Amino acid sequence: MTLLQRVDSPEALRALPEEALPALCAALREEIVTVCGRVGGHLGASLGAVELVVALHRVFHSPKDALVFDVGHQAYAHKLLTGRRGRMHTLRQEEGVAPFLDPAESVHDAFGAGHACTAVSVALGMAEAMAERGSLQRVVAVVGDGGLTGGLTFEGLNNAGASPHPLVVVLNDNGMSISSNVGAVARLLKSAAARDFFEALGFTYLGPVDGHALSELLPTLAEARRARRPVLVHVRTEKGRGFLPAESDRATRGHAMGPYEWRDGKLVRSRGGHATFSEAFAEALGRAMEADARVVAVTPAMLEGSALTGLKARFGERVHDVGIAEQHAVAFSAGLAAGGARPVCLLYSTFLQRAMDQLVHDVVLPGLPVTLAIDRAGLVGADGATHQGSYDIAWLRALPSLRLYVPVVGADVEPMLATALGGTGPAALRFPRGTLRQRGGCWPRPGLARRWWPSGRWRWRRWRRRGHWKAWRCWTPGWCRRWTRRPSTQRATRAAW
Ligand SMILES: Cc1ncc(C[n+]2csc(CCOP(=O)(O)OP(=O)(O)O)c2C)c(N)n1
Repeated sequence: MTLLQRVDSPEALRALPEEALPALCAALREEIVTVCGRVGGHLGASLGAVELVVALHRVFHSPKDALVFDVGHQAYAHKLLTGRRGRMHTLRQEEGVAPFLDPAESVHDAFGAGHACTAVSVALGMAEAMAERGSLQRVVAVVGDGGLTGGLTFEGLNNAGASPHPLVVVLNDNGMSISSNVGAVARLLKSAAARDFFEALGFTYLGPVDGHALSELLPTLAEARRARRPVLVHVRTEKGRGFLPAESDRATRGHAMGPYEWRDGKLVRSRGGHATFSEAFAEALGRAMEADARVVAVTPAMLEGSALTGLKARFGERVHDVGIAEQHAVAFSAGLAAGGARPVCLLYSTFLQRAMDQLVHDVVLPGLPVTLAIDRAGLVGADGATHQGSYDIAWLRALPSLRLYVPVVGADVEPMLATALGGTGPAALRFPRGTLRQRGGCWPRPGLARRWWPSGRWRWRRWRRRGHWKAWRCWTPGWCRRWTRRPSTQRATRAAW
């Protein structure tokens, strides 16, 4: 029986002698690398948090004590230690182990998440509820330094620092968000002023401790558990720790990797990389930035996902990474537009939910020329329920004067962006996560047009007139919209539905 087979619960972990913990950490790392190699996943964050997770389960008694992980992408070791090891190969698949944490999956998942910056608020709420019940159990929020770039975390810290509850906030500081972390707080965390900062907010500050040294982690967390007031434990970790390809990935330290395999001594993604809508959009945006110096890009911590790293290298300060701060990203874009710039704010559909009010209040109401690039619109697959881009059409269509463009093929992107930037008010392009079709247009086979017949069946027909392919898509019998296949500004305008 392997060590991991024996240690399949927090009780079994606490029963181990302390000398066995380094071997346990090594086995957890190996398992995480193997699982991610097979099915892909959030590798870097989980590798960096192995010792931290082991120490948390050693000192706190889950599920009585609640461990609330921000996002939940760093918690694969937690999954492995709480009875899910045998099913980890089903991670991120239908009916499989959840991509993040899910209380329906395990009593040890105190709260589900997927979007960043919720942990401190949720944990404080739980601590309040426990105090009202007279419970002496502890609540721990585990939040990354990236999570400190989001306003919601600070709203929670503001509330918690003035509360009497013995909330433990563990700051897992690896210097990284998905890319390198940004902003003044990230700078502050590198300095000795971090202590003053958190103490001024009302926390007892413990640390900084080496997050890979159990000899430092265990006594510090035990001290935090004994405290009778809010405590912040500052833990320094290395993202991707223990797996060379992740450690040497300077851009993201192996944040999230698709399945991979060794080929000729090199680690490679096992699936071929076709061009994506994100890349097509970034390419079109690059040309727009070249042509018009007023065009700038804004991203809330998604340089990599939005394919903006090339533009960042080319245009430097004209590409703004503002941290995990969607509300700020949209309000900041409104300010840029008010100041005469032509901002393009790139967000994932699911994360744009955070900035609904800024869009209504700061962009649409004053009618500012902000263009949103809404990536991962529609169903996104493996990241699960929290990441589906299901609602944007419903709520964006309710906003007066916002022009909504939906590119269907890669060739649509550039004219649509040009039309959006050429307008005088707010606009949004929404596009899916999918890769671009390699040949032909939006129809399954080039040269085929489709028509919905009132009988309810899709029929495929060739339809050619005046040298253009044309298609009619009937939403209800008697009401049709005509599309031509030629990418043109005219088409871009017509497709804005
Ligand atoms: C609201 C929101 N925006 C963006 C993301 C995408 N995202 C997932 S993890 C992550 C980085 C988190 O950084 P940090 O909290 O420091 O954790 P680390 O990965 O460094 O361990 C980001 C930006 C998200 N999950 N939620």
